Amino acid sequence: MTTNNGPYEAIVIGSGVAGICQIKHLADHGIKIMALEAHSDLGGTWFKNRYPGCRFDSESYTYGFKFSQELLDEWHWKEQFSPQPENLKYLNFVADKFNLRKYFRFNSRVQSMTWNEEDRLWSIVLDTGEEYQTRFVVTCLGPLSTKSVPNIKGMDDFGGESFHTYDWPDDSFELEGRKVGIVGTGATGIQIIPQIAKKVEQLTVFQRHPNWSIPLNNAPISETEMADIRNRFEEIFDRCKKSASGFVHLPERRKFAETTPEERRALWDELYARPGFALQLSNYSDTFFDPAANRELSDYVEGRIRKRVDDQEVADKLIPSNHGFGMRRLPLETRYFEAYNRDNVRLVDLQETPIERVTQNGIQTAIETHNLDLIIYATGFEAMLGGFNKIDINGVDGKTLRDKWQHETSTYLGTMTHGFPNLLMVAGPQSVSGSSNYPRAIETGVEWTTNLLVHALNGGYTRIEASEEGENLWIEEVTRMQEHMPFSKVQSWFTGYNPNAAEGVNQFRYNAYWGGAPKYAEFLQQAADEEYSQIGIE
Ligand code: NA7
Repeated sequence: MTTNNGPYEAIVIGSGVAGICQIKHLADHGIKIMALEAHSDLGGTWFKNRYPGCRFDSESYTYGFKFSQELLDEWHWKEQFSPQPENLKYLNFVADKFNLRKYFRFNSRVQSMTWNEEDRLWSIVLDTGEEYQTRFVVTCLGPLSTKSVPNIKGMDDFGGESFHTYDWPDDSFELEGRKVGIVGTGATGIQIIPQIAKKVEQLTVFQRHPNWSIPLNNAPISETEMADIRNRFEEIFDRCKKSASGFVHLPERRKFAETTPEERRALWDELYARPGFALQLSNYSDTFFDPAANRELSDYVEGRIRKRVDDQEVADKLIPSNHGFGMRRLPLETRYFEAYNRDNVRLVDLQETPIERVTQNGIQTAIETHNLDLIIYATGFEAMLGGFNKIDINGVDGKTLRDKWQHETSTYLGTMTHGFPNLLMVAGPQSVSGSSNYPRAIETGVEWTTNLLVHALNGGYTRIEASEEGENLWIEEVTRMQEHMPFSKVQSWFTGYNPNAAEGVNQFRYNAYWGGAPKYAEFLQQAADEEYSQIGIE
């Protein structure tokens, strides 16, 4: 017997970029599907992150889905790096165009999932107690969807307003005349600070470690330019497909060691003026592997920062000393450094004067109290694993995924994990979603997952499970690739660091595949060509 609660052939969890893409692909195959979303509407990251300055730092035209020519023809990206409201509009446009809304149930937070071996079904229970049955589950939980909130003494005593950037109230939130403190200077803080500095009465930035950052160099896209982009979509996506990072930026062919300082300076001047990640992705590749070369590039970027900041003591604090350029996720900025030239902006270096507590009136550091009426926590995310850790996922013999991954993350191709049959992950840990242009990686993952599900359903199979051997081989590959990366020992979410993890949690992990998007796609293709030999299909 089937009811509105199932059994479904597949349930997708999440309605962000990945969830929408996955639902569309499964719907195209006529599979009996449904999607559960914790929030009140679709969009995932682009529904939740509403803070000022929130936008892509992927080129917009490489961010959209490529699965529909009509969609590519109809949508006009208005800026090279599109802002959040427009991105949310795009995702709604996609959902409406393909009539996908009917599959989504909003305000439906999954609390637990339990594998039933006898019926070969997953039972999904929401926090409301409602229960659904499904043969397959596809998680599209988002790699950066679980807030990392500090645990500072006195946080609850604060008399003003405070929130994490993920919970920014809405687009009309008033900032004028306020005394604002912001904690955190990662990609999010760096987007917000210059935007709100212009509006607030006073802005105090609490920085624990600075990050390297370079200009986004955003610009509008006119009708004529968009028409040209549409004509070049094939070439653009082809370029992304061939590049390790999934972006349009092609690497410089020459080696750092083969060039003169003048030649390097000329290239870097050109790349610094280009949009997006050019200085990172179109540089000499050995700049990131050879410490002396990396030092020279870091010195170059330091020089750029110093020229943009009036007070050199402030500039000293804004220049990272614990990692070289490109060794952490590189935030892209728009007049970030100039914000510190304003009279109403002050930088507090938490390495010199750590936060002691939050009081009713503000933040107290080792030497003074900063009076504030709003505190913004731009303190990052429990990257890659947060979405999974929030759900009780009970697999074969009642073993939980949380326990399985307690010390080490382990998957087969970043798509499945042994002991949890019929559970597929899109943009999961150990895929390339954390290490490359996100939607490009998603489309690769969604196509593979869809083909596997269609194969299982058409063949009348009811149980698929990654083998232990397949998983071990993949962990070896993931480990080898991460250890080969120049940043493998630097603490960042790329290497498993969560800035506010509970004590005892492993802060170093293999959470992403760093062998590049083309190589990852080859692994997926090979698995399909070998008829999924590392997956038990019954
Ligand atoms: P990030 O890049 O993880 O940055 C978080 C920032 O918050 C970083 O500067 C942290 O300093 C700081 N932080 C975190 N916890 C604390 C506490 N307790 N005290 C002081 N400072 C703290 O997150 P973002 O949201 O900026 O960016 C995440 C991704 O979203 C980004 O990579 C994009 O892909 C989109 P720390 O470095 O830990 O000293």
